[in-house]
Amino acid sequence: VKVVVLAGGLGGSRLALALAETLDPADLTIVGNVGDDVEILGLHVSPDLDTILYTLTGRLDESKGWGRVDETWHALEAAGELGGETWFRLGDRDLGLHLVRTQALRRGESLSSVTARLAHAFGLMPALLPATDERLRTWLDTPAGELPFQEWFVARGQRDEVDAVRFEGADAARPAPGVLEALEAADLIAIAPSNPYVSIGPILAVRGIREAIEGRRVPAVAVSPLIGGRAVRGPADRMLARLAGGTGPQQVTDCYKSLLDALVIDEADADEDADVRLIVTRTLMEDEDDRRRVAEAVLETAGALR
Ligand code: FO1
Repeated sequence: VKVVVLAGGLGGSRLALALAETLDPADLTIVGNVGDDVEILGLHVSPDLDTILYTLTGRLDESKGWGRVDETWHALEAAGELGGETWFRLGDRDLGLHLVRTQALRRGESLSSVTARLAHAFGLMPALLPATDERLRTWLDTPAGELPFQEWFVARGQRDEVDAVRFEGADAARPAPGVLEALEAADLIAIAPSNPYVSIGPILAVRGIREAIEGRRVPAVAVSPLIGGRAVRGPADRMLARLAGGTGPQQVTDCYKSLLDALVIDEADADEDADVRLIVTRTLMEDEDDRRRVAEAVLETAGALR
C-alpha cells in the first residue's frame, strides 16, 4: 500500500518512522510542515523537515526531540561571544546541514530539490517533501501581539495563549513538486499526531493540498496527538482547549473537517465520542513495538474502511 503522511516535528517523525518500519519505505511519502521555518544567523532552518530527516536516519537527539545526537556547540558559543543570536540553538553538526541548504537556496535551488539531496545523502528511504517550495510562515495572534512561530515557540517558551493562527504566504503557495502526485497515487492518507494548528495546519493551508485531500477516493486517518486529553509534548492541548473548546477526540476531529474518515486515539481517551470512526490503541510511540502497533492501527483502519 502506498501511504502519504502529513507530518510536523516530533510527533510527525515518530509516525513517519513507524510507517517506514512497517511498509516498504519506497511506498511512503512524507509531506513536512514548513510553517516553522526560520532564518537564524543568516541560515535557512527547516526544523520539521530536519527532525523528520534526523529521526528516520537515526541521527535525532531523542532527549531534546530536535537537533542531532552527539552534538557540540562550538560555533554557537563563538557566535554568542561575538554578540550573535543564540536564542535558537544550532549545533555544529546541525549547522553543516543549514549551510548546505542555505547555499543551495541562494543559488536558486528549490527547497524540495535541496531536501531531496540532503535526504539522499543521509540515506533516507521514503520521499520527504516540503508542503510547498514557496515561502509560508506561521504567525500566532496572542495577547502580547502577533508573533512569528519560533519567537512564540522557542524564545517565549509558548507562554502566550494563542487566539488565532495565520499562515503568511499560504494564498500564493502551491504544493511542492510530487505532493499532488503522491496524494493521487496513495492508497491511504495519514495525518500524524502533530499539533493540528501549527504543525498540520500550515500543510493544509496550501490550497492544492487541502483540495486534493477533500477530493480523495481513499481513506484518510489521523492519529490524535492527545493521550488522556493531554499533549504528549508541546502546546496542542492548551491550543485545543482555547480554540476548539476541549481536548477530546471530537475537538481533534473538528480541526480536520471533511478531511478525515477515522481517528486513532489512545486507550486513555476511549470513553469519548467523535463524529468519525474511532480506533483505540496505545498511541505513545517510545520504542519499535509501540511504533508497529500504531502503524498497524493506521494501516488496518484503511483496510477496514475500504
Ligand atoms: N527548540 C527549542 O525549544 N529550542 C531551540 O533552541 C531549538 C533549536 C532548534 C534548532 C534546529 C531545529 O531543527 C529545531 C530546533 N528546535 C528548538 C525545535 C523547533 O523549534 C520546534 O520543535 C519545531 O519547530 C516545532 O515542531
